[in-house]
Amino acid sequence: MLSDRFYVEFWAVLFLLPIIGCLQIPDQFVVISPEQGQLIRDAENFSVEIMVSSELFDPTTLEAEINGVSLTVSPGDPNFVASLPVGQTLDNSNQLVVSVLGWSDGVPRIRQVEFSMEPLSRAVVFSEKFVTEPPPIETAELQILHTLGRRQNAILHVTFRAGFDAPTHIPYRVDAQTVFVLSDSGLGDDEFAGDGLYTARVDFDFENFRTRKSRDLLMAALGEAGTDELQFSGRELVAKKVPNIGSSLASLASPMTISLVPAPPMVATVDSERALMVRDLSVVADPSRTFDPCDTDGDGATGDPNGAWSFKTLMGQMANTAGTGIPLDIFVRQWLAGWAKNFDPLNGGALVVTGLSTMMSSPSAKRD
Ligand SMILES: [Ca+2]
Repeated sequence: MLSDRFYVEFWAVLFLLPIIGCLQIPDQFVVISPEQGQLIRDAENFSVEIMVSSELFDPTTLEAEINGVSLTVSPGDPNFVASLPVGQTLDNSNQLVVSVLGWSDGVPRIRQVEFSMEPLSRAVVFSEKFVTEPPPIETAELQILHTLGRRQNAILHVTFRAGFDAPTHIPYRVDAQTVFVLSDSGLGDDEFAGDGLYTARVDFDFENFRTRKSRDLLMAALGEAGTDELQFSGRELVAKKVPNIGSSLASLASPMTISLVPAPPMVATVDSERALMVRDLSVVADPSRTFDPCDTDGDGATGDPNGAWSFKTLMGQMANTAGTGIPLDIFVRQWLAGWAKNFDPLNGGALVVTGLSTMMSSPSAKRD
């Protein structure tokens, strides 16, 4: 029936939205670093990283220049690296041009990246104390300026709790090249000096945020629908009720302001004196050991689905089919079923996860 077909297609679109959002067609010629719009703080450690397929392009023709000055390009591990000549510096605004010839047609492919350079001023001082005792934030809002890139595309507005003696500039380092500075100087993005409202121009991966938010909306909608309002006929899904999340999804298509705090108080579940937390992307996103189909770290590599730390491998080790006799798919379904019940092992409260039973009973869940 037409109505049934509509419902099936509607739900199919909902399921595919987050997936489509994270699917990326591999580009065989990419400037990995710097990114479009990136703010560089340290010229001495600056270099260009280029990924180019030697199957499609002649790597001996790879050329790069910044502001008309040629760079020295050399093979790296695993990508090509281009460095500034000795004595050459970056300007406040820079244009990088990289080109390479295709094997098949000899036609040059060109990538252009515009980025900026702004060394930290002497007025900016890092405080080791803030690492162990972060400044007490009262409010924080993220104003998205544009969604075309993920560098320098948002302004962070922060206020601190009364009594905190905050310096005019509060820098925080994201990585070797990326430092953001919360400022109450009245300069740049900060409108008024000394009003207690700090601002910082920051990077924000809006596409990643949109994908995750769409996924959350979908999961919430599935929970609202309830298992008794969805029926399957063979591989065909028949929905009696369709939650209206279209407007919420549409709102994710344009820039917005995101409130980050106040957040509910968190109960410490990890003893920092007895725990080791590893966050470096070279470890947690190691492409030879992990698998990330959405490439959330944006390095162009999705990793190995059979990697030693991948979800598939770890679940297989826990299932231990050879020893337990429990097939992997049955083990995973039983594990998920545990989350569909009232279950909160940390706080002894009631954590109700709905919608999982619907997902697990779907034909695609049985298949995958
Ligand atoms: Ca201010």
